Amino acid sequence: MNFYALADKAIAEQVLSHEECLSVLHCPDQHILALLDAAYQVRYHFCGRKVHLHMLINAKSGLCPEDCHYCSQSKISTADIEKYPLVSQQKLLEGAKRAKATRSLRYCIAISTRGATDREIDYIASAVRRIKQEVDIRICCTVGIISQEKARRLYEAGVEQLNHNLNTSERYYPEICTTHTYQDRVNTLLAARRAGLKLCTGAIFGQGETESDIIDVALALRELHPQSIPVNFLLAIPGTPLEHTNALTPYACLRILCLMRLLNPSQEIRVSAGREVHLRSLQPLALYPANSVFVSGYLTTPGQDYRETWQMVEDLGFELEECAEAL
Ligand code: DTB
Repeated sequence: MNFYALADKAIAEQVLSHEECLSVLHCPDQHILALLDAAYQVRYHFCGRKVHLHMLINAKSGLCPEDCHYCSQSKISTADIEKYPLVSQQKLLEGAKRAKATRSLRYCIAISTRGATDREIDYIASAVRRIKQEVDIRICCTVGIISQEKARRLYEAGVEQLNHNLNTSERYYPEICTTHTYQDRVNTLLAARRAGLKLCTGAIFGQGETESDIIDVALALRELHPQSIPVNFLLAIPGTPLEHTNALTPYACLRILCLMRLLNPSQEIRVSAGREVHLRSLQPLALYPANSVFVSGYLTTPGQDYRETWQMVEDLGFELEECAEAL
């Protein structure tokens, strides 16, 4: 397979065929550098050598009524995690300052919920107003299923984008969650877009999905034209239904990231949860297809210290993209 022909197609913003997608997922190990280079041509064309860092805050942890099988915070999880109600607005502000100190472009406020209540939305919106006055950073929120009206309140407070992942293909969705549907997720994304928010939507790979599921979710994400696509690799957290699922290798992760880039050529592709665990020593290679990472941990799981991420970016000869200094 000539992966450069696929890169040319991607740069011309043409969609790959199912067979071409499969050839990416079947790339033999000895050809992985050719595939990475092809994906890098696309990344370079649209995103140059820039890298975006992101920092998360788990602003409300545990006690979620949903049954998402991958999640340590669901009602069916027995994972040993910290559980706490919504943190103070002061803590949200301090988190934004910490995120800025890690040279993050965006600060991502996450709460465990089926969908944020009116009170939670207003509370987050007022914290965001304060953050936007004091810290030069973009804001993303992940607050479950919400209406256009709630999304509008976040937008008006200065939230840039809403994170709400498709997580897997429509076909496989009922296998990973039974308390809401794939369509519920699409509806929230469309409502957020109508409200003016940019979309951040991605997936979790390594949940037992097939190659066709991987291709289907990658194509579904393409159709949504999100600004950002987080590519998570399942962290099989003890106490969750997927605790024994471990189907990923470093090369499998790289093939998935290359497919995501070839199908979503100009998007911000974030190698997200699981990069430390599943890519291990090959993490730097992920930044050839991807152009964004989380630093300093996830929601209930630690991650790479931001200083090590800075070093990785510098060693690659890439460059951090930050918000402008002036507020
Ligand atoms: C996303 O796609 N990944 C982030 C963010 N969006 C909210 C969350 C990852 C969580 C990983 C598991 C944990 O820490 O509990």
